[in-house]
Amino acid sequence: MKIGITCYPTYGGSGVIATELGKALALKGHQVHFISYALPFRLTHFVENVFFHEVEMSNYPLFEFPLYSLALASKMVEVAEYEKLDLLHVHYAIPHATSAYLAKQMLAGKRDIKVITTLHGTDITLVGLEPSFLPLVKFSIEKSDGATAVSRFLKEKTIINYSIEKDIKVIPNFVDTQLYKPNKDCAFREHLAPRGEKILVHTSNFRQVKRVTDAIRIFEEVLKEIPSKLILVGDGPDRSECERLCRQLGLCDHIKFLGKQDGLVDILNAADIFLIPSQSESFGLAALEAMSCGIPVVSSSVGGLPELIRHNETGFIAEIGDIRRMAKYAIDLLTNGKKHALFSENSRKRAVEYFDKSIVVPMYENYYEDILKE
Ligand code: GMT
Repeated sequence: MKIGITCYPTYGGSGVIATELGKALALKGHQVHFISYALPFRLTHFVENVFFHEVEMSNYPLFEFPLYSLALASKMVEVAEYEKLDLLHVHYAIPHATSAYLAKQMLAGKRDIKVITTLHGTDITLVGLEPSFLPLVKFSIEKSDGATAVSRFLKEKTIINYSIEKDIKVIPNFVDTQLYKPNKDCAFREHLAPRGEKILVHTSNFRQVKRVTDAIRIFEEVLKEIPSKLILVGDGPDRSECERLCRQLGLCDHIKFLGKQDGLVDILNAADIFLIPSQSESFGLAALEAMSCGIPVVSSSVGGLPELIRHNETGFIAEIGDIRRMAKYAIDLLTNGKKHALFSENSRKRAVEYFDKSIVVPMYENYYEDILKE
């Protein structure tokens, strides 16, 4: 198949899934054309059958706001026509699904291109609900030839919030379990916790929905009982607030802000527990990557997290904002070696059995084939 993929090229789960999917499809012999305003950050090496098309933006004094959606639609038309694409797979509804709809209309009569939209999270649960976007998101999903959501939760939210009657297929996030795998000899651990302290890790884009300050407050409770360190990976709007909170709580010696990092596997392998206390999380790719490395997860009970994390089996789940309970769960795991080892094994097993890329990528491939047959 010849597939066009559009995603946000910056740090974030939807871009990771889109890029890893594209690379996996290319390795299976499909031709994959990424169309975006910058090279997706996970597209670091040459991969046969993978091409990148940059959406160029021109500035004109009259345009107070950049017209990216329109420039993207034009680029989609150009690539579809000259590269003879069979389908456009867009990740994150806004504005990608709308640009793809426009491109499809512009190609009518010349090329029958199918559009598949994958819904990832805040495109449905947050931004899409704003009155200025809601009718457009509904329209663009309904006009897509196929739509997928990364969890049952997100599918249901889409149907309810946007009164959508169209069938939405659930295809979960995936991970390369050969890459994200346990490595107990991780040298990094000594560097992060030189006195043998326990290590808690949180990775995110530090947006409000991630509730990173909850991770800090959970850690504060854990530290009262167990010598430990908190490693915060990533960057975003809430980082300054988090650093301020660390200073206020006197925790600066125990918390490390690593900022954006590429070597996540090593960092995860240094960890004993992964924290994800989000306000909203349609799937929780970061938690899956931790589980794949055999790290038990303590999370909030929101969105698709309970579809991924098995309470009292691979980790623990508590109500949003219930810092005490999450801390209690973390302490329980950190003080009970047998339980920790069992949860670690269960986490790895669940990632390998249900969410490995060899299982999930064919789900997309089969879905493409079904849509192309319609
Ligand atoms: O929706 C977002 O906040 C952005 C998106 C991203 O690009 O990081 O994250 C979502 O998509 C991921 C990949 O499908 C999911 O694993 C995340 O749970 C989801 N984030 C939220 O729902 C907050």
